[in-house]
Amino acid sequence: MNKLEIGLSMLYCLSEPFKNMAKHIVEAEVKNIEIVDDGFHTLNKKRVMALKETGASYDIKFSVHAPFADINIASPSHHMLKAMLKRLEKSIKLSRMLEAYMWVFHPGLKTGISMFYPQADWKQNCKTAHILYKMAKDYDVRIAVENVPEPYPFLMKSVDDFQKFYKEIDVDVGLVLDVGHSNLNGQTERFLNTFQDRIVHIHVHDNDGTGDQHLGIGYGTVNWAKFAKLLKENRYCGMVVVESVEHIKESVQKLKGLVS
Ligand SMILES: [Mn+2]
Repeated sequence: MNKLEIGLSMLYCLSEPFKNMAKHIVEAEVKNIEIVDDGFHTLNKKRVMALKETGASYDIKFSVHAPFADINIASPSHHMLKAMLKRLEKSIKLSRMLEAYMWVFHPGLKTGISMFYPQADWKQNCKTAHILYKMAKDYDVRIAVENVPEPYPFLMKSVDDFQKFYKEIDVDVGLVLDVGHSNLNGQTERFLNTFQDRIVHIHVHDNDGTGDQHLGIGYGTVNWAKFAKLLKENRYCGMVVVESVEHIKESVQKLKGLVS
């Protein structure tokens, strides 16, 4: 992608059936749609074919958010990891079929036994990220890992976590900057300035600084003017996807105003 483009995540209608979601895609005032491959919107071959047809008719491009419910890429259980990797591979494969330009995934989490095995979850997190990278390369899908919110026991939330990650991993796993999430630890500016070359995809939504509320743009404490200024200064080229769950149309319009 050689310019900034605006997209919309279908997260806001995840409680609606897949068919409804497919209708919302057409009504959206953007040409880039992020599909959440989870819950009611879980992808399969038939659904991908239907989406592709809509995409071709309305000139819409897709990105895919990997399944994240009950997924932990840092799991200490080999049985569970095997099952999760199978699920994630299916998602990557279907993303390929959909010709999605990006597959977004979450980093791993600590578990109830992490304290007995210091560093093991971090090692597994990096190892699985590497496996996912290789998997995606085979399917010719680009992947990127997202900064996730406090106070959950995720392994990658801060700039320091991502610096450590990129020191250990030597393959091209991009960074998805989630601005709502970085608002919770006050690191939006640091993320944008530290990872100018790594950030390939951006999620935007708002919150009041106390929790991951996914509010409409301008309904929380995110400094949007500053965010837009930093994007311009850094000459960001890539997608900025609205991931609010309310005030959808208004948020898309506000974002268009901010970055145009
Ligand atoms: Mn996000």
